[in-house]
Formats: sequence, C-alpha cells, structure tokens
Amino acid sequence: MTPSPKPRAALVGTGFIGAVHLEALRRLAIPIVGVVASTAAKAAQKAAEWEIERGYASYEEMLGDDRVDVVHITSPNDEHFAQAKAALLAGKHVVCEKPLAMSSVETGELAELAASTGLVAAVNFNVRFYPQVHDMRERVTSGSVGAPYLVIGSYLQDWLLHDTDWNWRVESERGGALRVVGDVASHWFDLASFVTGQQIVEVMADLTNFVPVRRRPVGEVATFSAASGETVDFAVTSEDAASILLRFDGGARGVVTASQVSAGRKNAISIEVNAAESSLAWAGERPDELWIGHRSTPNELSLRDPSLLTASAAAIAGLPGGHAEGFENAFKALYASIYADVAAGGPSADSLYATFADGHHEALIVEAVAESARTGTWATVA
Ligand code: SOE
Repeated sequence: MTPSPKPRAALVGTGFIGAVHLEALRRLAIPIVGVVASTAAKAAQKAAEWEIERGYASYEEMLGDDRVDVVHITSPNDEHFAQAKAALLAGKHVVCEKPLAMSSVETGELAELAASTGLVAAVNFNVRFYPQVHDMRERVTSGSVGAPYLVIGSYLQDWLLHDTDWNWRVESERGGALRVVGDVASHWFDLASFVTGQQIVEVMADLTNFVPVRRRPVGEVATFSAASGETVDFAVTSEDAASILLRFDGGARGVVTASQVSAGRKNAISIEVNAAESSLAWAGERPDELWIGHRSTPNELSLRDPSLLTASAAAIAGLPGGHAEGFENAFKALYASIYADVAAGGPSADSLYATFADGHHEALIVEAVAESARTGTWATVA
C-alpha cells in the first residue's frame, strides 16, 4: 500500500463507544472527515453536535469519499461483517469494534480478505493498551516471572441486572447468540492470550440466564443508559453469566467468570497470572496498579510510572507517574499504534493491537464456549 501522509478517519456509529473512538482520535489530532449513523438525519445532527465536517446520508456515501483512509466501525454487532468487508473492498483501513462479526464463517472471510489486501485491519480490543497490561505481558513473555501456571479472572458488570434494563445486545439477532461471552468475556480471552502469549485451545463452559424475560422499551436505549416509557415482554435467549474453564496451548490452565448482572460491579475486568516464580494481578478499575506476588519476599504494588515500567509499557504511557490514566487513554494508545501502521501503509510484523486474525480466533473461542455449554463437555477451539 502507498503510505498515507496524514490518515483521515470516518466514524460509523454514534453510541457510547463511538463517542469514545471520536475523543481518542481527536486527542491524537487525527482528522475525522465524516460520520455515519443509523439514519441520515441522525448523522447530520451528530456531525453538527461534534463539529465533524460531514454527516453521510449512508454507509455507501462514506465509502465513496476518497478522503477517508480509515473506517471506525462502532455500529451494532450484526452490521460489522458487511461494513468491514465493504470497507476493505473499497481500499480503506478498518478499526472494527468487537465482536468482529456474528460467526466464525464471517470472521474467517474477513481475516482472509484483510490479509489479501495488505490493509490495516484491527479489532478494538482496547484492554491490551493499558500500560500495566503491556507491562504484565512483557514480564510474562520475557520469562521473568517463570512459566505461567494459572490464569484466573473475571469480567463483571451490573448494567443489565434488572428486568427493566435493556440494550440491543439482548436481542440475539443484533448482539449475537452469546451476549456476555461475546460482549465482555471476549475482552478477557483476548487479554489472557495477550499477557501470556498463549492461545486458548479448549474450553468447558457453564452459561446461565437469571433474567429470562425482560421488559423491552418500545424505543431505542443507548448502552449503559436507563430505559423508560412503554415496554413489551421479551423472552431472552442469551446468557446473563458464564463460568468457563480454559486450557492454553503453552500448558497454562485458566478460569474466568463473566456477568452483566453482578450488582455493584460496573465494568470490572480483572486478571491474575500465577507463574512458576511469581504472580501478577491487574484490574481495569484500578488500571495504574500492578500487583506482584512473591513466595519468599514481600509482595509489591507497582504504580504506573513510565520511568519504572518495562520498555513496551513505558512506550504507550501517556502521562508521568501519579497522573491517573484510564479507559480513554487505552483507546488513545491503541489508535496511536494502529495509525502508525496506517501511516506506514500497512500492518507491521511487531504491532501489538488485535488484528482481524485475532478477531477470528475470538469467534472460534466463543463458538467453542457455546458448544461446550450445549454438550456439557470440554470443547476444542477449532
Ligand atoms: C458493554 O458491555 C460494553 O460497552 C462492552 O461492549 C465494551 O466492549 C466494554 O468495554 C464496556 O462494556
């Protein structure tokens, strides 16, 4: 690909996470030339509100705009496949929200297409891009904590606890057959593989639905927002919680619990690696802290400080120690890495963001989880 001097972006989707993409791009001074929404009127309204040059009447109109180099897809999950495919075929680089698509057939096709185009094709697994997560990865993969034995953790939320809580993710046709696994456990799977350098190869899953009937509002409800007004009963087929045992290709064993009905847990992702020499633990709601556990000396709590982090972590730290970094900084660091490749014309061999190949592997894990839950036995990730 020809290197692009100053890559420009278009944003697809204007919900909770679309606004996070927008803000991170703005902080990196990446020009956003237009926005696509669920309707032309909404695109025009958001373009005016966010001071973006164009509100496109349609996705196709955006693809026809030669100024767009990178398409950020933050639409509901069932739109990702067609939009990502069309963007790649139009010669655009793509940053797609997770899950990459609704099935491994679709993600497999996208991964192949992305590889054949040589374009940058990234999946928005933002959790990789906290400095302490990079630090954890470097400590594990360099061997400094010894071979990973156990990978333990959870991803707990409470925003879908009540039967009056609603979001498009609850509808399987739009969100996917597995909700909690696809929406949040997938972040944890990606994180576990990222920090250990090992792939998940077998799973044993128990999926549960505690709120089988929800009161679906007649109108649309934004992610993490309260529903109100008239409702109709809706029979939910996706899980509210999942407990999953894991086997990794390098010999590590794992266990994760994921839930969207855990009162008090807002967006609580946590991971612990127990390795042969020491342990490491990190939690997304205290992102600047890395706990280091020892057997024969006192445990440590490492606070994020670029001068004390491992090299790869220091490279993505945006602020000096003591100046808290959080969710939005991870997006900024992720896009800095992606846009460096875009500016260079294509993916580099050593980039650390998740690619469409990683997004395809995630889909295979999610499908293995579904199979295991159905059969009550271990399932192999295809
Ligand atoms: C909702 O569960 C959600 O917005 C996820 O879709 C995101 O991936 C996660 O970052 C926060 O929670």
